Amino acid sequence: TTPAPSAAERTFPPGFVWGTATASYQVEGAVAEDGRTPSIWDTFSHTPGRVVAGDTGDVADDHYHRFREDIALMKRLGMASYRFSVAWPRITPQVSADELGPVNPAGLAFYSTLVDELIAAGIEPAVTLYHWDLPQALEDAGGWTARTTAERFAEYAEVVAGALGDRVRTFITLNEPWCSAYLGYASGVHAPGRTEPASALAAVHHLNLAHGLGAAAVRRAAPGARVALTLNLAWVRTEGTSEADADAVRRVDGLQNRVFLDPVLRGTYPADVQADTSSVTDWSFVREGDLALIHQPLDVLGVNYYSPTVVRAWDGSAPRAENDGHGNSAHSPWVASTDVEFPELPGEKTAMGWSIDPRGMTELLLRIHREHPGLELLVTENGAAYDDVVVAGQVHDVERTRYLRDHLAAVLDAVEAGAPVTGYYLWSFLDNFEWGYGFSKRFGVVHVDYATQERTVKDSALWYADVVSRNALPAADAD
Ligand code: GBH
Repeated sequence: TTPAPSAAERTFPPGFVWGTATASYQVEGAVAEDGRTPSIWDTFSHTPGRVVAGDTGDVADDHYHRFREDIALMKRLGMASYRFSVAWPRITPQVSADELGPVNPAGLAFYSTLVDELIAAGIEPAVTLYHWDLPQALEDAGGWTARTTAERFAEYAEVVAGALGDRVRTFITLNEPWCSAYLGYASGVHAPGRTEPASALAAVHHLNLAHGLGAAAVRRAAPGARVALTLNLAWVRTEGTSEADADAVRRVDGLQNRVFLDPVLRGTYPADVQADTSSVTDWSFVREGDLALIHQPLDVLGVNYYSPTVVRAWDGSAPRAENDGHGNSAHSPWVASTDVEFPELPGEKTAMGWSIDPRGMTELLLRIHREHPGLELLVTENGAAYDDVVVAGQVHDVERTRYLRDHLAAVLDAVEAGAPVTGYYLWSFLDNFEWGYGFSKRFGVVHVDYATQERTVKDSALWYADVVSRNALPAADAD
């Protein structure tokens, strides 16, 4: 039964899609089962010194074996949708630079069953095709610096969309190519751990190309499906007042937002970004015709938002403030931007050390809407890590609930100001393998005891379930 609406609650648009999100390498485990071959994250996590405490995704949440009970839990919480990703090395384990290789039926069967179980539970699946677990064989052939990786990705996308497209409405080609390119190839805090600025920009282009070729492949294989791309975008701002501070905003905005948005939505690369990075690369990896391939119709833009991006000009007089939230790499993800720094902000932070700024989410959604009117927006990730503890079978994660409440209010602010946001996926359903931080950071609304695989519903999940059931922020939270 639906609770009676109270006068003061703030309602979301009818049909607003509520869900949670995960990614294959972060939750599945079973890395050597049913024909799966290694991904770059298997290699990276098994390399000493790369991941906190030497954690790996070998077992993770054992979701590969426990997906039925996980879906039952989602159903109990009233979730309408679940965003998961498909592990490429399960689908075409023998892929090489030159050919996709045979499709692994056992790999496809896992996701097909997952989709069936979700639908049987009344939960709509939303599929991410690439959430960072590149087959290691492709990295050995150059990874995202190689054009062939984009070509093979499109073939893989066609296989998955062909197999699941009769039951899946939304295919997201890539998750956060910013992270794949800059954290994987420039700062090196993510797999494959390379620190080559020129390679990072080649990766940016080949990821954009992978999206474009993949989008076309999904349309061919699943004509009725919606094609989406998920980006981690930022409303970049400065507290400085100098021209140099304004220029720092422009540069970071270029590398973070426009170098992905412009080719996909306008069919161009930002000239200022190309000029800013000319000391690093001549961009000759962009071939005649590539921009037309990248500029495919997009049905939905997925937006992941966690924390504010505040910059200022760096004049070299004091040590540069990095604060990129991703470890202490000596190499910056911000290629060719040695005159930019990221000042530490006052105020509360999450366990990641990330500042909290719900207004940044409102401004970001409104800006995308202003610059790309008519484009449907979906929040594909938002959430926070805290040091949760289970006490007598409960987790009182009050800070996470507050974070979620404030960010959902921020989404509503954007909706009420006209941004066409049609859904929200909380990151994450379960505590999971948090990349370079391993299991030391917990983002779930469901706690996982990694020794026993026991799941414990956190208070934030119960609060979220209530929001979902009302399609509204409750009166007490709506201020
Ligand atoms: C996402 O990445 C991923 O898609 C997901 O797999 C992951 O588990 C989740 O988020 C949580 O990390 O220095 O304060 O400005 C998020 C990537 C988050 C990249 C915030 C840059 C800057 C933080 N990013 N970040 S700050």
